[in-house]
Amino acid sequence: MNEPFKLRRRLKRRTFLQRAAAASALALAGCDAISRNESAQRILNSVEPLNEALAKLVGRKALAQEFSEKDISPTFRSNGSDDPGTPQYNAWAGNGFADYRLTVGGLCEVPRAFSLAEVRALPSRTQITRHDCVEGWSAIAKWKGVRLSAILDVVKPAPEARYVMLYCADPMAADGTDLYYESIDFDDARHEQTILAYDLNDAPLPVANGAPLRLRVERQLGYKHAKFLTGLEFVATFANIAGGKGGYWEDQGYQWYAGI
Ligand SMILES: Nc1nc2c(c(=O)[nH]1)N[C@H]1C(S)=C(S)[C@@H](COP(=O)(O)O)O[C@H]1N2
Ligand SMILES: [Mo]
Repeated sequence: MNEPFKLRRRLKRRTFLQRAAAASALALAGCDAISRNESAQRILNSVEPLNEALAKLVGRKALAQEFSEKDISPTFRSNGSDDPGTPQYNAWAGNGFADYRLTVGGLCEVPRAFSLAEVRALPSRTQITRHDCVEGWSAIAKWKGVRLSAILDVVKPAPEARYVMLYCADPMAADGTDLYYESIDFDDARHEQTILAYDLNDAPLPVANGAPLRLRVERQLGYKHAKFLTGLEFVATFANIAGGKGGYWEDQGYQWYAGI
């Protein structure tokens, strides 16, 4: 079975699950006791997309499927930006990222910057997973990176923080503005498989795939996996950041919660 076909099958299954969730939401509408239940209420009020509500009902801790070495795709293509090309990024890359720093701040107790060596010294996870891009391709690869939860344990986000903003080095506009960015909530930030990857298929992450650090958030679609990370920020709301929808593609109309 080729990869695009697999993806189509997966998307079909998702549509089925969404219909099932819609049907059960309708069934719940008749039941007072359950409609007072908080997560049922969220679905009934349709304040969030169905797939996000469904993920909450099914449980956000479930793991994405993992594969074995023999399943790894011969190549992992690059999509979107393949090189930020800014003076700052060129300087970092030109020096093997020795001077690179990941800045972590916002609503937290211990804001700080991490060198790549410091990131590599924190608890890591290695996983072979499938990346699904909305443009209709998927690929299986092996990723190794720092557990995002390990970074959170160091910087200690404040209780009022609701999202982790992920800022990237690559400008999306020709004039060098509009840096790519993304955001995830703490369910995903603390998820077992959520890592900031520094290795792809046992080699340092290539520039085209987001060197030196890129997010892997395995329960979501490709555009959530922010590449060329420069900083993380803990916020209570992203309404006043860039277009206000929590990500570069979200600002163009994509769903904020891209669950698969
Ligand atoms: N900074 C940044 N991150 C990004 C993108 C991008 O253009 N810039 N593209 C996204 C999209 S749409 C996909 S499918 C994946 C592609 O990752 P890859 O280049 O390693 O294949 O990165 C995502 N993260
Ligand atoms: Mo994508």
